[in-house]
Amino acid sequence: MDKNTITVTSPLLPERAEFEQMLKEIWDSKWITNNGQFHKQLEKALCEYLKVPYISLFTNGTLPLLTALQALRITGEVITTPYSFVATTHSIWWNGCKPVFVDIEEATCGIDPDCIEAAITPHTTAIMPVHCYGKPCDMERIQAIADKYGLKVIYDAAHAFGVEVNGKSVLEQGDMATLSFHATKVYNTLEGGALVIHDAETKKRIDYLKNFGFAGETEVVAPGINSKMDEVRAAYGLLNLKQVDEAIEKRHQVAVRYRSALRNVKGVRFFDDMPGVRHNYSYFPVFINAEEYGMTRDELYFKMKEQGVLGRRYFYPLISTFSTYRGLPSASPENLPVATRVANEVICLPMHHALSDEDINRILELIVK
Ligand code: T4K
Repeated sequence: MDKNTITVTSPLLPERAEFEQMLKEIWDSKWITNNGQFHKQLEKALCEYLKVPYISLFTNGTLPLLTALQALRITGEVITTPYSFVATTHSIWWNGCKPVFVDIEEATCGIDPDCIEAAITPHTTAIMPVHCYGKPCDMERIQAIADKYGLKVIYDAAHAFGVEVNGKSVLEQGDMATLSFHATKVYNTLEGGALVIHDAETKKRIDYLKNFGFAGETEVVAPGINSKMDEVRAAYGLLNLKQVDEAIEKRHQVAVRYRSALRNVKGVRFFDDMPGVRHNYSYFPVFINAEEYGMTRDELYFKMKEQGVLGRRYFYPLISTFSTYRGLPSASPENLPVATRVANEVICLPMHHALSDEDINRILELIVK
């Protein structure tokens, strides 16, 4: 890739010398996976940082979704959003359940609580909302509906590392919440992920499930899988945790620059901070109204690309349009008018801790006319 290319994100990397020191410790100990010392340390450190009682580390952000559905014995239909990364819906499918898509709210790009009740049938057992771009869903209303109908709620919080509402982590909400620590996320462990759990018994069960179902040397209590995080990634994660606040603040400053330059550009919509919310600025989506802006989203996207500015159209196309899902009745565009429109308007601008003022100027010059 040309060195002048600006990518949508860039991974937060630990200091190499510090990482090499930890690698030496791993080599010396010869303990490289299966609940090693760094794995234990990272679970504890993340519980403190994220203000949650229990965390189980995983190899990526997809397996915690699969495992949460297994652990809660979800069957039948799961209500979810089509406006997400495809892993959200795939996890439902891989559990032999049927995804039921409902529309999103324009204000957050999260599932619209007004649409949930109409989608509930006798087969519905759970709701899987996504804190899209790290913007908190309407958790109070979602929980009220779940309580009324006796449904479980599993939050795909892949984008919501460190996000809080009125000082409380969004990860505390629902029955479980999942995180992704992929290279492209605010906080990464190379690949990695986690499941946030509210009680010690469930944490124990999740730890069995991610280790083939083993509950001791000779006893298998469930059809588990292997999704344990290894020591190398856990060590890397411990180092990245020390610098994640600084990275989030740098992202915040990028958002401030973008907002002030785009505020008066006709036809370009973006999100402002929500009151009482600690945001993580994981993405900076802009939504292009072609008529007002005088150019379509795709025209702008390709113009940026030609100039080496690689925004991304997250989340276009909608999951509901992919071959596996498009035959479902809930996948019809008529059922998903807001998601369909928003997916055709969005470009996520480059957003990461290492963007320079020059980079930001280059990006903005292409958008502000
Ligand atoms: N739920 C939600 C809501 C999610 O968004 C995701 C993942 C998941 C669940 C599942 O979590 P994981 O199992 O992935 O942990 C990326 C990521 O692969 C994916 O993790 C993420 N969501 C999704 C939204 O985006 P791509 O295909 O767009 O990534 P890629 O490889 O095109 O990278 C984008 C840019 O990032 C590159 O142009 C440059 C930069 N980059 C990327 C990598 C991998 C680097 O600079 N270094 C790197 O190592 O999917």
